[in-house]
Amino acid sequence: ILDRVRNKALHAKIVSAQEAAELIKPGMNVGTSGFTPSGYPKAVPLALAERMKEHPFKINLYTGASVGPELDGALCEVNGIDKRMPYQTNKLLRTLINSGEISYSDLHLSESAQLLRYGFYGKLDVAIVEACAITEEGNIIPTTSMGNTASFVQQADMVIVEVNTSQPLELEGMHDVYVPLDPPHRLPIPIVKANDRIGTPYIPCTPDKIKCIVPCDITDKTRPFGEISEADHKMSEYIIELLQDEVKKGHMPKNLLPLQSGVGNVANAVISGFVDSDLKDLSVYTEVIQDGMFDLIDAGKLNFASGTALSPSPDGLKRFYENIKEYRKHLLLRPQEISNSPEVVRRIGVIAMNTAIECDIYGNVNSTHIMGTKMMNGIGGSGDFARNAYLTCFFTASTAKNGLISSIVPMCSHVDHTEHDVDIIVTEQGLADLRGLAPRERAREVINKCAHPDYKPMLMDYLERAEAATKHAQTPHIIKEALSWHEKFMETGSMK
Ligand code: 0RQ
Repeated sequence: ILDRVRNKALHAKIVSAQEAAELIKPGMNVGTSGFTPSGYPKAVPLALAERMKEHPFKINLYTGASVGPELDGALCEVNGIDKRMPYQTNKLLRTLINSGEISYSDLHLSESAQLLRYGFYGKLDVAIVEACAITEEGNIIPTTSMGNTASFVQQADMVIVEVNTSQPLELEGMHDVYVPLDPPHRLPIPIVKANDRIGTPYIPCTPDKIKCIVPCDITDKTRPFGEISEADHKMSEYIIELLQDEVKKGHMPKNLLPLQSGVGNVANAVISGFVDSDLKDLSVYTEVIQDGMFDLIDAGKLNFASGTALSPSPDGLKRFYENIKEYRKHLLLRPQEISNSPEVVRRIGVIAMNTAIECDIYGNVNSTHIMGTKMMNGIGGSGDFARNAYLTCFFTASTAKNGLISSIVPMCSHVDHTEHDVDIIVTEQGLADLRGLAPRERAREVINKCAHPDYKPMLMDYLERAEAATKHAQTPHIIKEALSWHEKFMETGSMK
């Protein structure tokens, strides 16, 4: 790694992962790089987990978002996490959150760095950062994600850098690092289009702040996508049809507005769906850059994608590395505070497309909690985009668990995105356009367009009885019955 550590004096700080892990003490607040299984540190967390196995202790772990198995997975296996923020997707971590072992702060991803800077998560003791290289000045060149790393480096008492030689040096120049000042000194974020550069291509740091440097060659453990299902295809078709119609009506320019799409199969199916459409000159202002976006670049339809992380499948990552010289002309990674900035999202008029666990008839959306109590993943960036986008869309299959659960319910068992934020709901049954509608009109649109035929009559019956019971109140509900569908599922295993 000597050629990647360009400040020769820093060569003296190169140590083993075990030596670096010794610096981390019980109860410390540790901030790491990483966003989705991309660009997270690997060697030091594995060594830390080994230490915890022999002498059990816990740390508080703050990241950009979810991270790979060498970090969340390894630390959970030794029960080494006390507090965790701001997002996760790890199975064991989820179990520990839902059994009360881990205190989990589920945060809007754009807000997590500033909440730390404001002091609500204590003083950051250590930042552990995966880097492609360190410059002569001590600045850090990140790898496949930006996340919260720049703020962690700024705030931490000491910085441990993992220089990962599996990450290509061509990543240098693909980042745009800008950390806003905090109120009352904050200035407008000067982004007016996806490809605007406003910061530095490195994370500002100094040689003395770098406590030690650890060589690592463990690769990002990105995850494969599932097969694109018939339902995913249908949802993709409905949304593309809507967008084409928006262009015809003059609501959007021919090349649309900047696209944002969440993680997972539906999101990837939707983006891939654009490849076969006649839409072109597209731009993306999003959080995660997935395989579908490489397809769009290859098809010559995507001019530019701004995000905070690459989150491709293993095949997608290989494809990115092999064609990095071409792809890097079209891609930029920013801190999540900027990629998800409400200010920028509102200004440039993003089309936000995220996935729901359940939606209610009035348009409220639950993205995080199963049956209102158990954490699935977290709100992630969905709220940053949903509240502020030009057009806010949510996708969900109309049923879950082989039809035993209706994803369209009288009342959401937990609300992440309110009726005031949601414009469009899409299931494989159809697309409900809630713009301009009042609650009782929205309910009919959602039931008629999105509910599964098995549940449609039950939902309509509920709505009509709720209207009668409340004498047509603004948002009719029979309070005693509103969550009875969930109660019934928990008691009988079916909402039917
Ligand atoms: O459970 O895994 O036990 O089978 O929920 O559901 O249908 O596989 O959908 O993987 O796309 O995840 C909202 C969780 C959807 C995700 C959510 C059960 C279902 C299954 C997963 P099993 P699917 P997906 C940018 C934006 C929030 C963060 C976000 C998410 C499991 O998209 O975390 O949007 N979003 N970030 O069986 C009970 C229901 C259910 C249900 C599904 N109605 N009731 N269980 N399930 N519907 C990304 C970032 O921020 C990084």
